[in-house]
Amino acid sequence: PSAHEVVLTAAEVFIRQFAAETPGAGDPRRRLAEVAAEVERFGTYEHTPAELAFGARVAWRNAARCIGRLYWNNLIVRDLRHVTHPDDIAGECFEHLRIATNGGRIRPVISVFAPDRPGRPAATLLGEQLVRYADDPRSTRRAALARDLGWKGGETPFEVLPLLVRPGPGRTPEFYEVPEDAVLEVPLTHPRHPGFADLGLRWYSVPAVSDMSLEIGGVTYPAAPFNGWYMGTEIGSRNLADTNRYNLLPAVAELFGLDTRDERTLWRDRALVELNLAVLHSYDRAGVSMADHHTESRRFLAHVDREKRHGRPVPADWSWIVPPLSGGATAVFHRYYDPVDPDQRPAFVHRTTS
Ligand code: HEM
Ligand code: NRG
Repeated sequence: PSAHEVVLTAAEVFIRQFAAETPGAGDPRRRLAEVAAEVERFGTYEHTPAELAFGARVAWRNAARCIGRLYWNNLIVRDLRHVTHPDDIAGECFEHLRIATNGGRIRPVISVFAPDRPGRPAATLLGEQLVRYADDPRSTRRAALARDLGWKGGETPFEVLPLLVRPGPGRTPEFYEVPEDAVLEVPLTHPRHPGFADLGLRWYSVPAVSDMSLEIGGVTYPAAPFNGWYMGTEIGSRNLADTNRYNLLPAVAELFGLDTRDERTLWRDRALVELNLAVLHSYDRAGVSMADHHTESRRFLAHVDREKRHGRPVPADWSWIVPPLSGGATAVFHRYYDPVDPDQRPAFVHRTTS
């Protein structure tokens, strides 16, 4: 099939789904004819604002690795398709962070920038998230690139990397320092151990994923950063604990006087619990939204039940849904889920160019 045919087929499936799930949308025939004419002429078509919002929300609903999908229909969708200049994209990403942060009461938000068009690929954001730290081993490449571009920084722990915007394939990225008022950070303390604060740890409030494209009905939006709130284990069991990340279990074990010579003291497990307690405690104290893995697990099963009542399957990837702490003590562990179809759309898909 030709490129036009591929787009048109995907568009038809999406327009029909939109009509079927939107009360009062009526018969999609007129819209389908309009879209077909547009695709014939331009090789692509423009979503209506309602189609865009629906597509983004359903992409979240379809995210098989996401445990947080109960609120998929409440996603705030910022329609920024007219924004194409790197300076403006950066400015709107910072505004995204402010809107999402909301003084600590985190709101799920997506900002959708201009889509790819035939022969005219759009600008992209380089790096995994809008906010990342320069000394996080996951960000080595972005930190090196930022320095190559002239960024001076990354000397001290937990420095926020500049945002990198690439105007198009093969173009030199621009870098933008993230304004302080756009990032709310939480210093980590422990509910009982006063010495914990001296580890000097902190993390940011809003996980805003920026390395996935949003694909809706044959249209690709490569710059579409989205966020919800954190689940504590993402930070306490992975970011700060993984040996290829901040690798802090030995330091935490030492602080708590655990015997690290013998695996069977379960010092790693005890250190993980103390670290996760500190994360939840600190976000609570700072008034920043954060889910714990037991509550988020129950919410996810409520989501599965509700979707079933609507006659919709909930594709889910067990190995990503089950939290990386006390798996078997959470509600999501004890069952399997509907199979994942990698071709399902709308969807968030990992960009290969980044
Ligand atoms: C993955 C939780 C909101 C889309 C995940 C993961 C968690 C999570 C724990 C696994 C991450 C990992 O292991 O690295 C939550 C919570 C939310 C939320 C608590 C609170 C509202 C959202 C929103 C979207 C979204 C708003 C999109 C609009 C995704 C996607 C993935 C994911 C696409 C897979 C990422 C990948 O493949 O790397 N989520 N999420 N989530 N979430 Fe959510
Ligand atoms: N594990 C990553 C974030 C991945 C997405 N998690 C969310 N997404 N909670 C980390 O930085 O730890 N979200 O949109 O809320």
